[in-house]
Amino acid sequence: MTDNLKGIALKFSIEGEIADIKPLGEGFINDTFIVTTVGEEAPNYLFQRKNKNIFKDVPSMMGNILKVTTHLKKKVAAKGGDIMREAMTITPTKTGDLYFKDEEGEFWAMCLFIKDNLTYEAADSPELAYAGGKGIGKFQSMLSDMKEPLVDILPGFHNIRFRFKQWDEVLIKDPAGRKAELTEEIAWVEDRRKEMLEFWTLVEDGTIPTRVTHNDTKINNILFDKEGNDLCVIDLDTVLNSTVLNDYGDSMRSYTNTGLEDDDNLDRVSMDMDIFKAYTKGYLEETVSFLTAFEMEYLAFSARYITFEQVLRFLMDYIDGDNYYKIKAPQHNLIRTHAQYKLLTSMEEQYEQMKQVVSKYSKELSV
Ligand code: GN1
Ligand code: MG
Repeated sequence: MTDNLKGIALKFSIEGEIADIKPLGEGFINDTFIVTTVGEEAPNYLFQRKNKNIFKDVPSMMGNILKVTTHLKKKVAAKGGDIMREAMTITPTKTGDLYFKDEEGEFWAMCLFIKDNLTYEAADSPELAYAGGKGIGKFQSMLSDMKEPLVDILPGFHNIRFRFKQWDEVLIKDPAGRKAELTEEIAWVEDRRKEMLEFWTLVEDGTIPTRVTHNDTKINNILFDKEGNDLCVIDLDTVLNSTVLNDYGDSMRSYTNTGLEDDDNLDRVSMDMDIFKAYTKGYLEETVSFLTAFEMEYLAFSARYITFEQVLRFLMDYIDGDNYYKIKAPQHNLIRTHAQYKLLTSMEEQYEQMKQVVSKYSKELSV
């Protein structure tokens, strides 16, 4: 633990005395640490330097998180749950701010570390996928009556029209001179442009409603308890007003993959239908009461949509010269592109069955 890190952590209203500060996890965007305190009484804390290149308005981001967690805690309390374990808790600074800005202009934030939980990097069983579906479903359901609007801190985040605009600009500039060797990969994106934009029109014209959503529902953004039930949805940096389809779709991209997001062995990558079924069942059990018919109709498509978007984003970052995602090797974004594309084609092959699964559960659970 450096003195500087400790000095910044001490700006926050921490209970107890700091024992240690260590890096935690491998987020692609922020730098995350765990602050442990002396003794069992005081809690530990999750401490983050927010990536200011990506999050250009950290104060509004933290404001959004406060609105969402306040609403969630009311809901958890109303059903007799544990508000400290089933919803995130922001730890403010000693002066009552939701973040601290250091001398270098870096933004820091802290929240309580929820103990005795399990996290996963992959959905290794249908039971876990079912619990994950319930977790995201409950999260959306609890927020479905939240009227207060959130600040749009990431304009166009899961908006494919915006992503294509960025894409077109990057392709014209070709800043890293990589375009010429990527004819095949670029065609993967272009071949699907029309279909993806057509879907997004339904969100733009309001056919598919906008609600409070999480927007980064990878499996490692949910805590499970020791019995394997969903406990708490974490990493609320991207809470936004968007479509619930993006959350469901991003979970499917993450949970159903039989390989890694950046697998270099494409034989390992495919979409696992049993995981798809289990997550969908858990998710719809919690959401069928408020989702519209249009939302349910497009659930299966949303898995393809978000996986496609991820192909585009990884490839675009590679063409751009790797400015967005942290990379571990020079070709990392290209490897990620190939792995996500393999997953996308596996979803395309199984699309009819995916639609049948969604339709079966939405009918069964609606009665
Ligand atoms: C980023 O930081 P992390 O790993 O939670 C990204 C997501 C991507 C994801 C790909 C703000 O999330 O949108 O889907 O990587 N977050 C942001 O794994 O861009
Ligand atoms: Mg995360």
